[in-house]
Amino acid sequence: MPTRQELQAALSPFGLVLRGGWRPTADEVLPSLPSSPSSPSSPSGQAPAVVWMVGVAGSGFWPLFKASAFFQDGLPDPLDRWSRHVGEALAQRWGGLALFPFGPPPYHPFQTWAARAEPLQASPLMLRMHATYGLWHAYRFALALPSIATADLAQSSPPEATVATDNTRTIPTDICVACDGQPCLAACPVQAFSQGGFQLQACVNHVHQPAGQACHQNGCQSRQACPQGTPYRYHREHQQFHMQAFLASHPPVPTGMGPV
Ligand code: B12
Repeated sequence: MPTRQELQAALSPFGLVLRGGWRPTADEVLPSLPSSPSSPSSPSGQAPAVVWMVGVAGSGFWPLFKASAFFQDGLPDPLDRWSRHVGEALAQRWGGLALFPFGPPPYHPFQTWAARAEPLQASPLMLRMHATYGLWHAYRFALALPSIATADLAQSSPPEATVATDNTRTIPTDICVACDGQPCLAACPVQAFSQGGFQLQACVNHVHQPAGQACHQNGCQSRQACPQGTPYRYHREHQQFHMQAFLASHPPVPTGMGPV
């Protein structure tokens, strides 16, 4: 099995970052691993021993993704297809399974998993706050592997470690609580975060209009306003890419239009 260092070495050529790992408890239901053709004696349906979280921090991966055939072929969902390509190749190399944050619901609970792999906090924007990266990070896949390298045993989260629950979303965090004035909340032109949740349609409708040009061109104004992790703020082109994808999957809906 790869050590933590070997995993990071395999991810670096793609600009991806190993965000940490966690060990599922015996009673957790996770997809079972494929049987390995190279060791047919290994039982199929084996539960993963470790789940490694793989993601991005800042725009480091962007030039590498942009240079890939997936970005250039003009087909839909290039970043998801690139992530599948990289994740599935690595999973196959180590007899594991790649799990993805995207795809149809039900979603894998990536934010909950991520909080078991590294220190993260809730934020008013739904995104997880990282002490170094701020809000400028995300996940591309998780690698569920059949065993864990002995060298990593002492470092990985024990099974009983921080299992985040839904309560985490309402617990105020140190970073955001200490943040003077919480400029993220004031920066949203349609106060999409002000009512204790994310007003998705208010956001979508605004960004589709000419008045939403700033969000459209520069990315979410609230995320931009966050003073944490600014060296990792995504490049403009990277932000535009995510916003375009968001708008493509969320058409505007006239307000006040009820069910017909
Ligand atoms: C559905 C979804 C959305 C929906 C949310 C709809 C809704 N009203 O809930 C929409 C389309 C709006 C969305 C938008 C974006 N998303 Co999104 N989204 C997801 C997705 C696919 C599923 C979330 C889910 O339902 N999980 C199911 C539950 C069971 O899992 P969970 O781990 O318990 O997660 C929940 C809680 O942690 C909760 N939560 C955590 N903190 C807080 C705080 C508050 C106040 C609240 C209300 C909830 C909340 O949010 C999760 C959903 O309920 C995840 C990927 C994933 N598989 O997790 C990405 C994900 C959460 N999104 C992500 C991102 C980056 C974005 C965007 C910035 C993308 C963009 N366009 O640039 C925007 C940001 C919107 C914004 N400004 O808040 C990242 C977050 C990374 C991070 N730093 O935490 C994720 C993890 C995807 C990734 N590849 O990394 N997203």
